[in-house]
Amino acid sequence: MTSLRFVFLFLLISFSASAQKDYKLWLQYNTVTNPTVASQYKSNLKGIVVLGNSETIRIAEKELKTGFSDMLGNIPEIKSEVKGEYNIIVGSQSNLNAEIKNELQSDFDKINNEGFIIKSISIKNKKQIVITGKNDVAVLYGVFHFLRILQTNKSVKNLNIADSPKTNIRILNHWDNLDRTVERGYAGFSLWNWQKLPDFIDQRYIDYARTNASIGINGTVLTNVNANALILTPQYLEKVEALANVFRPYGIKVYLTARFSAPIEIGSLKTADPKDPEVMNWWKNKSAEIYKRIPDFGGFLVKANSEGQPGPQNYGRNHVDGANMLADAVAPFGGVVMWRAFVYSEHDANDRAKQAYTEFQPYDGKFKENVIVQVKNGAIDFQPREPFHPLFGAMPKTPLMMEFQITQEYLGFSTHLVFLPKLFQEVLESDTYQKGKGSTVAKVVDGTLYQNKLTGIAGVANIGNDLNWTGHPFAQANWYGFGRLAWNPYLDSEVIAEEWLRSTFSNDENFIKPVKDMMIESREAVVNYMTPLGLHHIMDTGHHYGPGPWVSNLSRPEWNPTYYHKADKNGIGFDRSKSGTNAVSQYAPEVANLFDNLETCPEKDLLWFHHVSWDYKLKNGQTLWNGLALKYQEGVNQVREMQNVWNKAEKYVDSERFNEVKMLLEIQHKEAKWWRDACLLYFQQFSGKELPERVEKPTQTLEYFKSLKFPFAPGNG
Ligand code: GCW
Repeated sequence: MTSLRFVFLFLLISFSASAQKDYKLWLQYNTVTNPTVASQYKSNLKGIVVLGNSETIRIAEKELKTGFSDMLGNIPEIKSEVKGEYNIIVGSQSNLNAEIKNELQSDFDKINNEGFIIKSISIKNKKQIVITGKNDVAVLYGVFHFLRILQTNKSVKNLNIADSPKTNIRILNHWDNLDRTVERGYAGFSLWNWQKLPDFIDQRYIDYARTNASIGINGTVLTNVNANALILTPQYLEKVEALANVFRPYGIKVYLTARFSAPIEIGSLKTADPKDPEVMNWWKNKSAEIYKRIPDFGGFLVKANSEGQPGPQNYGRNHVDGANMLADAVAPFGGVVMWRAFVYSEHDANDRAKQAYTEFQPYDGKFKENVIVQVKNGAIDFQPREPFHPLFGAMPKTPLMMEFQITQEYLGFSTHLVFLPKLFQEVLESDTYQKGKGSTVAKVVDGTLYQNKLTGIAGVANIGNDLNWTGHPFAQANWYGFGRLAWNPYLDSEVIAEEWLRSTFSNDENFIKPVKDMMIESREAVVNYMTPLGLHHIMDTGHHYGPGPWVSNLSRPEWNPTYYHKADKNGIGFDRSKSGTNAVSQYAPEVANLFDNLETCPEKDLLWFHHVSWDYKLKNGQTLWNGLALKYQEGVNQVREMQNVWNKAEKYVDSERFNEVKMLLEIQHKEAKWWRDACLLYFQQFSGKELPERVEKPTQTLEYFKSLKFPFAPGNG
């Protein structure tokens, strides 16, 4: 009996130890096992001096202690003042002594308010490391960066870092509903337990804030853009206030989605017309009420007149009227309005890809100073690959923020391993040519192209209450990578992958190299087995799970996959060239010509811009049909290769996470084959051609694939 109990206890402890690894994300703080590295750390890090006493500084101190004790096995001596050498001095500029302040003056000149300095200095011939910034949150960012140096086993000698975020608003968008379901969420239910708030503070809120701070995220929109006005009632605002209080010391501001019709729904007004004085007043009072509770409230995110959401157009007004009215309401308190440009209409027979530009571009320069227009990375909707949105660079007098989707609505939910920073980087590096060569999307987003003061990057969160936060252990890397790119949109995705792997799993080079390559390749793999050569929006309908290129019966034409691929006997693809819908004309001439011309259009975007025949010759000499089929096969092969790589990683990874990823890769492989077979069988009806030899034969019929139904697929509101 006793021994049984012992075994049980042992199992329980070992279970929770490895489950904790999943939960701890990239803040594992694994013991430094390399003896050379460990001894360098120990000889350079002997004391800690923490200056200041805000809650934020206490958090920074605790983080350092946890990091040191977990990674090095002991906490350096805590000192109340700088004595001896090899101390880490942690505190904001105003708390440093005059000598150190002087020493760092030129570094302080280089950083902005949220930037930090990590520097090895010598004072009175004594070596010290200083972690500082202009305020305590910046110091906290510096502490996390310093711990990342340890986590990735880099040297702590001669440190000389001055780093600032390149964007102001680095924000997660939670599409979380008040009933805790998450629209397009694949990692369980919403973290926000509205029922128990404000009195019950779940430890997860604190861990969420800490994790975001570790990558410099400084804002969170708690609620779905398909908004519910109830969040703006006192009953809920009290709960929001409780969350804001938890997040504040971590430098995270809370934002809410504003349902445009709220004045009617919760304010008993007859209208929500943005030009109606009563409506304007209602929003002013509502804002004042929110700021009374939450003085650093960030502002509103709005989806208006899009996919059935109410908006100014319901009253014959336009997006500018709506955005500016809300902007006036929050302006006295320093708030911002993030107004989404994701609009398209069933009454508009125009190419859907053109509609947001057509509607928003003419508004350039018309928005109030505290409005920022939030634009999705591509003109349709978060597909595995889209050319960059033509609005980027086309509104020089309007701040535009990027909206990426971290949750994998169209990229295999939380069962497919896809490293999204590769996709994000591709978009950010794209050259808009709007101010000549080198006018990249990143420069629009960080404000350097047009000297915008207000800048930002939003990511639709992939976080839920699953034990591992994101459903797939590797989806954690997408949250991490989003944060890193929001801080610095010029970072290389390989660098991000490597940082994440080292912090999350292991510093063993034999592990890092192949697994990093696998992550980098994973983005192209999903493009290949879902939508190669520029195909898009051919997933099944509603829930968006799995292939559905045959779907053609939805009420709105532009919801049907057949609208997008236009496969027929003559060929396949959407003609957006000058002889087609002329969507290319929304880009700068250099880009427009590149996409317009079949010779120069990148093959990865071919069927996005052109309808070509099944016999069209690809650059590698293959016909389009054969090339397409081979791409689908290549995607499946790539997943198989990912499985091989992962199987070899077993000895570097704890068994729980190893097995989770292994099982998930098996699902991904199965689903990659499903995509390949279903799409090729369907398109074959039009091409009338045999599959090339190297493509595996489908094991099911097209009818079978069409018959699959998933009424309870997750995330479908
Ligand atoms: O991608 C589509 C999603 C909707 C989402 C919408 C949007 C929140 O399928 O679920 O609604 O985009 O971005 O507003």
